[in-house]
Amino acid sequence: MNIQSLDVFIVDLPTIRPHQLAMHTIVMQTIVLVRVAGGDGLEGWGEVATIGGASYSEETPEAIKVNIEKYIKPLVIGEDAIHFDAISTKVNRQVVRNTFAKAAVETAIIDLAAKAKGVPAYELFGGQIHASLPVAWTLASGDTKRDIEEARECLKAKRHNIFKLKIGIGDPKRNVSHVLAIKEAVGDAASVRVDVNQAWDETTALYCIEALEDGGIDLIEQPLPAWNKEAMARLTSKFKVPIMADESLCSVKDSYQVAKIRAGNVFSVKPAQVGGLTATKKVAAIAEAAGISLYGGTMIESSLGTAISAQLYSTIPEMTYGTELFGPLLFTDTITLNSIVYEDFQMIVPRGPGFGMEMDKEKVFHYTREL
Ligand code: MUC
Ligand code: MG
Repeated sequence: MNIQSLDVFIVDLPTIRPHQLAMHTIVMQTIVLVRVAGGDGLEGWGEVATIGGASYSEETPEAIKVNIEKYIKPLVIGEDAIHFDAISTKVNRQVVRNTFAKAAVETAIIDLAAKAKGVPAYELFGGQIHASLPVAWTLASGDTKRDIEEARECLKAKRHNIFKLKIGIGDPKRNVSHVLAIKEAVGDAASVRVDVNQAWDETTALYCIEALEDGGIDLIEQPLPAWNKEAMARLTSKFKVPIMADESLCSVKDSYQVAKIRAGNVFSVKPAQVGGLTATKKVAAIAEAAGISLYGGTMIESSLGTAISAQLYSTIPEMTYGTELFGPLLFTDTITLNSIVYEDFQMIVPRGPGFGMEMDKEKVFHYTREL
């Protein structure tokens, strides 16, 4: 199935409530969609999500679109989609970094290739091991009372029993009290974890993690800046509570370096951050070989991007810490005709051809904006 055309759409999706991270508060989430078309009208759709313009990653949605159109598109037009790994290798030779742009293009090509074969995309990655995946919810309203109410509602509805708290903004000591209040409210009914999004320095991390560990918190995500891998390694060896690397993992090579010095004993894998699905599988293999546990991360994708990650994660033997593929639940609207099903604290991995999602093109065009 030769790729005949490629289009890029910047899409803004409104959220059900503000979502507060260290670097940005999301009220409108921007995703980038890529559509590739084959000869007989068959289309493949790919997605990456971005957070806060240039505040989370240097790859803004606008840069992703321009770089795909100018530098990646000419390398993929005319290629056979089933050779997606060979195409990614060709792209990697001529385009450095730009992992989000590469992931958006590669996922669209994989969707097309799988649809042309009439199989779910996970069949192209060795087959599905998990039919459903546990899903965490991020409590990030910025208000303790509201977060506790949200957590209780999730538990009652059997939707989530893993909660991640974003605590990279504001006074660290007050944030620790906020986390411990939530842990006390939910008790053993839920796993409570924190994501600092690189906001602490090493000395702040030392006293905060000690208090969080004593309070029964299960996982500390990216407490220190991405560059400070040596200090991440010191924290990993000092505490019993696992330290998870997220922003430190921006390539397959990074993940090897992080594994080698053990700058974290859990990896949050994210296709956009490492450059696509083939790269994500390599990161998972490095983790497996190094005895590092895995967690299925998100950049807060729509239902399409969520299906893309879920299909790949479903082929990874062990995701000890579950996933955080909650994206669609944070949006007021959807860009696909079918929805992701969440039940019994899990999400069901979509099973249709490609990534199993049918695009609602009217909605895509409705939410698309220019640069
Ligand atoms: C991140 O840093 O992990 C994922 C979930 C969430 O609430 O924020 C994102 C990004
Ligand atoms: Mg994170």
